[in-house]
Amino acid sequence: DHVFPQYTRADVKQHASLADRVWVTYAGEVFDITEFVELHPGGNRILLAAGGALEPFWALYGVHKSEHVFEILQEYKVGELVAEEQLEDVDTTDPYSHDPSRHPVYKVNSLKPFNAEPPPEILTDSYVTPNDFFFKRNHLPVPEINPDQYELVIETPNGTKGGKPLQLSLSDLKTRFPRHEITATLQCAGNRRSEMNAVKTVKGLDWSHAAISTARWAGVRLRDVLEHAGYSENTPNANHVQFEGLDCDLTGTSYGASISFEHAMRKDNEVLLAYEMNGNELPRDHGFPLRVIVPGVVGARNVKWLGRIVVSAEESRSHWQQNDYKGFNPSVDWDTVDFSTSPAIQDLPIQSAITDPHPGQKVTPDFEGKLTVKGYAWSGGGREVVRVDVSLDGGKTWKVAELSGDKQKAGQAWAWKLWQLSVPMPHNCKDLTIICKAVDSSYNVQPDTVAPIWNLRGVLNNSWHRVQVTVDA
Ligand code: HEM
Ligand code: MTE
Ligand code: MO
Repeated sequence: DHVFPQYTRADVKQHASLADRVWVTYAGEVFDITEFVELHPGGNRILLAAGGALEPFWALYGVHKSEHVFEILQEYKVGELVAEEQLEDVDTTDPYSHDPSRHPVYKVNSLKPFNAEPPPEILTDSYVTPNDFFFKRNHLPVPEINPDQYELVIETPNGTKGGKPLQLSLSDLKTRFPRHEITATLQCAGNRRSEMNAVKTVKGLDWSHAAISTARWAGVRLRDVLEHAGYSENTPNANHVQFEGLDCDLTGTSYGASISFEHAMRKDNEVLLAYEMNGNELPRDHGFPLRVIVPGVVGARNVKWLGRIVVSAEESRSHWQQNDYKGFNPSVDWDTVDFSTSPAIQDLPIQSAITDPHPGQKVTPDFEGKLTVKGYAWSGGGREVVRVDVSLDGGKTWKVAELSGDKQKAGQAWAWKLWQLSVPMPHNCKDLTIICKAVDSSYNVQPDTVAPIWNLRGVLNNSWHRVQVTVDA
């Protein structure tokens, strides 16, 4: 066996940058990962561990607890910690130990942080998704917030001239501003990423088609709060509204995003600071005690555990606003991508998917020889879904599905339509491909295949949804 040199933690600390080479420790062993830094799928933040222990970072990003990652690490082993320092405490406390418990029905795409979607057929069992089955998308541990001590901080227009930021408690919000309620669908930009992954590997969680859900949200209008803080259409340099979450990483950086000031101020956009979800206080996973709901806009801007609002000339500097949640040309790869060249995703495009039957399911016609197909359809920007087409013959012929859902005002159709269709089962077929596609009130349609809209981050997949089943006649 190879005998490795012995190092102290102080030795390792000498190697804390690319210039001094990057060393890290894990479970008593020492690694020189300099060559791996630019290969790291999680990007540059790997340098945060430079000169120290990996344990606390890997406790935060549970994606590393895999055989594959340990194999990579072993390639870079250069030494061992001296015996007495091997036993020295490194912080291995699990930052997720205070996360709430969740229903076992979920398909879990990542446990730490928790990212999960319900079985798709649950989505079409009720117009409004029960809180326990609503998709959950967290980038970090769920913060523990005492509602009695909670304060929302809002920087005021004269903040830079010595004015104090405004602070509002939960009861201030509930009593000083009119309550407003909306029904809105929330969709993650990564919904249906797995179909993009099947074309060519993308970076990101492998979401199937249930990273979308609908709830009745109640709270106060963001514009009312901004006006109370002293903002108006005439406030100079008020171009963007930034939201900061109270969830943060090991450097104290919190989740953040922004929308345009104009979008926030327009009454018809109904941007909410929500404290209720489906008649209950917000569940911890969904932002307790307060979150932003920007109806019609990508999930990522709907900041949970809202701690601070900043009105600014520029967009949020957050990683998730600047270097993620953007679309690109299919030929752009990780060597050529320049995130500054694409706008941050806001309004989402027209979308639909089949929730029942499942891919690979064995289907049996009913007593009339018919098959029932169900799904959801939704569009961003308040555009209403006006039609859903379904084909059982690869797109040669189409039938129109029956739509159901709340009646919504023109331009404020924030929630999805559920749809359903009963069709005679085609004769003599063993395999069947069911396809759906939707049309919104601007006559936007879905692209037929995923390859031409493929992008390296696997976002914005709204191609025709295809489900292959086998027929049990
Ligand atoms: C993702 C390896 C250190 C943060 C990954 C993945 C691998 C990897 C293989 C992809 C996992 C997958 O998708 O299945 C390593 C190795 C490390 C290291 C070998 C040390 C030598 C770190 C550190 C941090 C970090 C120190 C944080 C400070 C992340 C994040 C992702 C990731 C956030 C997810 C990226 C995404 O999906 O967008 N890492 N990692 N990693 N890593 Fe690391
Ligand atoms: N807000 C905070 N503070 N932290 C987060 O990780 N995730 C965002 C958004 N708001 C996130 C957040 C993303 S990418 C999505 S899709 C939605 O929350 C998911 O909301 P949900 O978990 O209530 O479904
Ligand atoms: Mo998302």
